[in-house]
Amino acid sequence: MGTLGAILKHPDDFYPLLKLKMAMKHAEKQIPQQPHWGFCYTMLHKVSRSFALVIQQLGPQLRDAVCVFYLVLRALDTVEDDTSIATDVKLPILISFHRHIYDCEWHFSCGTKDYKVLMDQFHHVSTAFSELGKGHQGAIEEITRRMGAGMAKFISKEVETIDDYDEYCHYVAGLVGLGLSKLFHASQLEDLAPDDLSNSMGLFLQKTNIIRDYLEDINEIPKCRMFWPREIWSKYVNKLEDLKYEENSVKAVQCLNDMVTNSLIHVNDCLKYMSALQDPAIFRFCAIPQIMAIGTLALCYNNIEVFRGVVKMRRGKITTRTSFCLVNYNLNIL
Ligand code: IN0
Repeated sequence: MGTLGAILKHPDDFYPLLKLKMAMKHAEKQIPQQPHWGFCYTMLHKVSRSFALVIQQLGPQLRDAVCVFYLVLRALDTVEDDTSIATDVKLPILISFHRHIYDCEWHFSCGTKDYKVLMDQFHHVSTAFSELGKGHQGAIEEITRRMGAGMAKFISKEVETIDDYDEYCHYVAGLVGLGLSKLFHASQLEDLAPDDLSNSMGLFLQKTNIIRDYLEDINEIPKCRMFWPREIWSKYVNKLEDLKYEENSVKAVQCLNDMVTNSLIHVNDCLKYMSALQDPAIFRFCAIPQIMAIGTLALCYNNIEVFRGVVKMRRGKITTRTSFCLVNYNLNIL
């Protein structure tokens, strides 16, 4: 549905959507002139939609570091996700990705659409990386190394137990939390957060994505990769795919609620992490994805639609809710 259709269906969304459009126009004007930075910010808008706006309201140094960090991680993710790459080709790329970011000539063609452009023109990202401060570079390199090694470990390993689930989510998202905390600290804007709290911030977001994306992941062709842990779903069905069949609807919703309850374990840590933040822009940057995640979980809970189609928050609703929460903190940006 186009924006006009969306507004006619939900007139209350008009004002937040208008504010969002204005914020987007303003952010576009701020894209730097040099080609590598121009590429990075344009790419950021293409691959992350609304999150790009939240990155762009950070101070200039931290903003550039987070933009590069985000694109490096998206590129690593594109390699991990591309099921057409043979495992013996994929493993060495994942394991040495942290070294490739120092090589302004390196690129590896994979992925589709915007992600293919990101991979083909990765030299722009490595050029931008080379201009970051040493503290920021070191944090990005370390997290990329640990994440690549973790992804490699899980390439041919199934998520069986809840411990496996937490470990996988640690590699792909918890480490992002550790990296961001290091970037905030290196910018001298925040104290260094404890690793377990930073980890929980990522786990909460990633577990929400995994729950929401059940159907999209299970229907993936040619090969699907699933992250719902057997320890949870085996209490309800014999095969994970059975959850999508109508005759198993009652079990499916019970299993879904079990998954949502598991993700809520991290909320306490997330609130602790966010209440320790001092810089208002960093607070917004961290709080917005968390608010979107909690809203998504509220939509998913007890909702059979998770197994039938896409369950996503409407843009207008996101902005209404997000700005409502942030107004309460006197931090209205949207
Ligand atoms: C993120 C996280 C993110 C933001 C702020 C603080 C964080 C602390 C710890 C861990 C992650 C944190 O936020 C983004 C949000 C995002 O990309 N939203 C997309 C929506 C979507 O469905 O793709 C959007 O278009 O708005 C996030 O999801 N991840 C992420 C990646 C890199 C960085 Cl630097 C920050 C991905 C993930 C896997 C959850 C960590």
